[in-house]
Amino acid sequence: MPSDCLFCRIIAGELPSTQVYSDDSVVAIRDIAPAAPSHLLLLARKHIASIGEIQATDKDLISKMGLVATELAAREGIAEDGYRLVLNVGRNGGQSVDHLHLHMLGGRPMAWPPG
Ligand code: DGP
Repeated sequence: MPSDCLFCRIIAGELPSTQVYSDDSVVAIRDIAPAAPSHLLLLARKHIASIGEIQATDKDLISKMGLVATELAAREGIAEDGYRLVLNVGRNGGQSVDHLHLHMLGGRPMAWPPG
């Protein structure tokens, strides 16, 4: 684990967060600056900089993140009305934390195209 990675430190419990889910490969927390009434971050426990860096051996992790998102959308009460899943990749993608994380946003209509 890179000692300077914010999300690795949150996963390790070295920094506080509002955790809503945890298993052996994924941890979900509430975003510190929510952009929607429900805004979760699904963090890979494994340090991978972004989905642009995954290997074939990470395919189970990626599908697991999708399954966890589906479960948490139901728990958050946003499954029926819909929600948005976002993977920001790199600077042009708007990624600010270089640790694989899936945004789940819901509770309001989303605009398209994104900014
Ligand atoms: P991205 O820009 O895609 O890399 O998303 C990073 C998100 O992480 C952004 O929405 C804000 C959130 N964030 C940054 N620092 C913290 C923190 O210390 N705690 C929590 N819960 N979220 C954070």
